[in-house]
Amino acid sequence: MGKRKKLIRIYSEPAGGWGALKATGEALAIQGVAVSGAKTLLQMNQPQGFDCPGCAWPDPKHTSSFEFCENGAKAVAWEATAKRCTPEFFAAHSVSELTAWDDYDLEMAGRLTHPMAYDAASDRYLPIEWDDAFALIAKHLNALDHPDQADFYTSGRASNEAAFLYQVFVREFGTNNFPDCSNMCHEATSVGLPQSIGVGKGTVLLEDFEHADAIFIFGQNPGTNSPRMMSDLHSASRRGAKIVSFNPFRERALERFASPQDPVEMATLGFTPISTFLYQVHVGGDVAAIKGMMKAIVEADDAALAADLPRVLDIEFIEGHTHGIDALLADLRATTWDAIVHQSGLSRDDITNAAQIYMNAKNAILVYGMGLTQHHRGTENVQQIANLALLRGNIGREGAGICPVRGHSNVQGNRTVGITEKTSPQLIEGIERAFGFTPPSGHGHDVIATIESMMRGDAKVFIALGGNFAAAIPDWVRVQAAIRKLDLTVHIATKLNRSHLVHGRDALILPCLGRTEIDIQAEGPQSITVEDSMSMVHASAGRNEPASPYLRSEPAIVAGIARATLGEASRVPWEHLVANYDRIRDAIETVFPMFQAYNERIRVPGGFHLASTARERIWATPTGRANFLVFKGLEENPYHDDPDALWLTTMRSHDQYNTTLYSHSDRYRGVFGQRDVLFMNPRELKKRNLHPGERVDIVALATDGIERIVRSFKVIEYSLPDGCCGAYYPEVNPLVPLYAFDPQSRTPSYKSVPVKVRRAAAVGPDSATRAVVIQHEVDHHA
Ligand SMILES: Nc1nc2c(c(=O)[nH]1)N[C@H]1C(S)=C(S)[C@@H](COP(=O)(O)OP(=O)(O)OC[C@H]3O[C@@H](n4cnc5c(=O)[nH]c(N)nc54)[C@H](O)[C@@H]3O)O[C@H]1N2
Ligand SMILES: Nc1nc2c(c(=O)[nH]1)N[C@H]1C(S)=C(S)[C@@H](COP(=O)(O)OP(=O)(O)OC[C@H]3O[C@@H](n4cnc5c(=O)[nH]c(N)nc54)[C@H](O)[C@@H]3O)O[C@H]1N2
Ligand SMILES: [Mo]
Repeated sequence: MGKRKKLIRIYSEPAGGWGALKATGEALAIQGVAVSGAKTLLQMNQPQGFDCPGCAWPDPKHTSSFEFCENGAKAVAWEATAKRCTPEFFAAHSVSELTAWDDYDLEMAGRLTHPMAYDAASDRYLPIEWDDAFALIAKHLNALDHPDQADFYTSGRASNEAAFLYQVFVREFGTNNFPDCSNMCHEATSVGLPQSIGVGKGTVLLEDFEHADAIFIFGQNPGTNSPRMMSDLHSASRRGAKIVSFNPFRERALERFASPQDPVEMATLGFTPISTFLYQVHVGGDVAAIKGMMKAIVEADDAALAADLPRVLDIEFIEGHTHGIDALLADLRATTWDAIVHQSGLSRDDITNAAQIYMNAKNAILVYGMGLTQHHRGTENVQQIANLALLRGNIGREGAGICPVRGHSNVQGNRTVGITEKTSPQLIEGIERAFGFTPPSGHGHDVIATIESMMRGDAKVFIALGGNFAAAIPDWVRVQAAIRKLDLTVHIATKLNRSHLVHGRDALILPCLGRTEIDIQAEGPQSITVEDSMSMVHASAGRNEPASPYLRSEPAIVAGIARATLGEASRVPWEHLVANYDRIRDAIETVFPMFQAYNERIRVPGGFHLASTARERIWATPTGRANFLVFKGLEENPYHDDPDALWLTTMRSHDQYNTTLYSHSDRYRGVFGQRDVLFMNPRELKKRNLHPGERVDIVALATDGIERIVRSFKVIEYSLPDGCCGAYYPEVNPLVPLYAFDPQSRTPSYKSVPVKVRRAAAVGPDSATRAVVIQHEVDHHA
């Protein structure tokens, strides 16, 4: 574990550059994969290689030479690690002991090598045979009063093949309970965009970035979370496209970037400026900023009309393709600049300037991430992006469109192949057509409903295809107590994590192959397929020897569980499908006709694009048109009246992949060796008579009477708008009340938590102590 050197300093270098190369080398060295790791990296995103297990940003045609990406390299190094988490490891450490470990140290134990089952007598995980593990799952599932007492979680790394088999199994078993990571991520996109434009995905392709005159980035941190996007932004900036960012943080990569592939920048320590303007919008102030931009556009259009100049609004598009402009215009005219400025934290000049750049651009792309979706009104936030695009017809033509940047590398594909708690008639008919059974209709549980069912004591079994549910969810101190009351928890995983320790009476850890590894089934080596953020579907095949001979592929594990649970009566030929994944793809094609010629098309380098109606200006909405949807008012959040309140946003450091920590540092924000920090601006510190480096307790301003506190966070002086603060996920998730979610998409409000800070009560500085204290405190008040 070792002692970490803690340091706070201003990071003055550009993002990327030599710092990124150095960090990549260090990541490979930490995981002991220096030589084979480098070889592994060369296969990443190659036509015959594997898809990067990191983010969902596409690769140019998927055929280019090796694209350098620091965080992609880390994702690979963490999977291709030389470290192993063996039965000996579990014999040496009880579950109670491991529970006190830091999340970083848990994953540093290495790749899981054997199926393991929890033994209460010794408080340890002990090895179990695969068939016995499947039988144990079957016993629990078949003993339920109703299939809805089980919940089946998916994290977005699973392949299309694994995710498809999983949903078919769960539906044949009899439930639509599919909580998935998307429920905590881009659900606001999946719910919001269909109402606006008839599809729940983005409308741009990578090529569009070469033709955009302006790119707007709302609440997304590409230098850390989709670093391959930096090469597109880098070239856009160089050819003179304007880039405008809205972010409470001055994220370094949004300011300036040195491309490790640019020999001149590397040799001269030069860089390329990225954002022409970076507006530090108030946490939760985006809707005000976007409405302000739209108001400025309407004012400019009024002026143009009066002066008999060309219109600013794309009237032809609006008349030919949209619905609802009058209501939008009326709302914008009724919204005052004072209110917009107050709520957004930006000046009228700044907003008008951003609007001017947008109006000057023939083609504009609107990019957004979690800074927009993870809010109480996330769905409506997303719809304002659509409104802004529609005003100037910036959709369905080259160089223009909406670009939600997805999270996990295959989260979008998981949805496409049927991981959804909302069952459509098409899905039901498709499954009937392919397998001859009728799946349950109606809606199952999403993440919030799953948690509610656990808290009520209705849920009995929780099965997870990847992920780290118990750490990624809101309010985890409270929810973990409910998870511990389940009859069975099952985790299909590559690495040990918190969720494996927060377990039911019976518990299994089932180790699976990762994307970098060779997958051999009865009929030979297999490849899987994934869909990226721009709806490109392509094949991926690992080349590394599996981390252990006992691993099974995710499709094989799902098939094993399915056969044991459903027996010979199942209508699905599980073993036959798994023997050759081409058959799984044929079945996907039968259920979802948009995958026509699936197996042929993935054999073409680069794969294929899943058609998007909005991109063709076909509007699959109830009105048959693209809809302008009005956001009433400007308030992101209902409780905004406490003068002492701060709005806490929670985000990722540069050295983490969701709950997986690569280190305790966050290079671009100048934080080293620590994560228990709270970013605040100098004025807010002064107001509270706090000095940088002092420790505070953060208290959630909740309305349910439960006290939520995390203790002893170090305050750091940072450039942020007044009234805001920021901290890392998942450490502060206990502050996010379960009830705080967007009522439409039910995405948790991770990016706007009202809190107060107070000088810390004296507790030890290490995070393990702090977690225990929170648990105690919350339990005490619950
Ligand atoms: N290396 C790496 N890559 C990843 C991930 C990872 O953890 N590590 N996670 C993957 C996943 S699942 C996802 S969903 C994506 C996440 O990628 P992002 O969407 O970039 O996620 P975050 O870091 O949570 O937050 C994004 C930005 O929102 C800003 N922000 C916070 N609150 C607000 C607000 O109210 N308004 C605005 N405008 N901005 C705000 C933050 O300052 C931050 O810069 O990345 C994926 N890729
Ligand atoms: N406060 C706050 N909370 C958040 C967020 C936030 O911004 N703020 N973001 C939310 C978002 S956007 C998301 S997507 C969720 C993420 O939630 P999850 O997707 O549940 O979490 P991850 O941390 O990505 O899961 C990591 C684990 O996945 C397993 N794993 C890795 N690779 C594989 C594989 O190939 N197969 C299998 N079976 N398992 C594998 C490993 O065991 C690893 O420990 O968190 C959400 N929670
Ligand atoms: Mo995500």
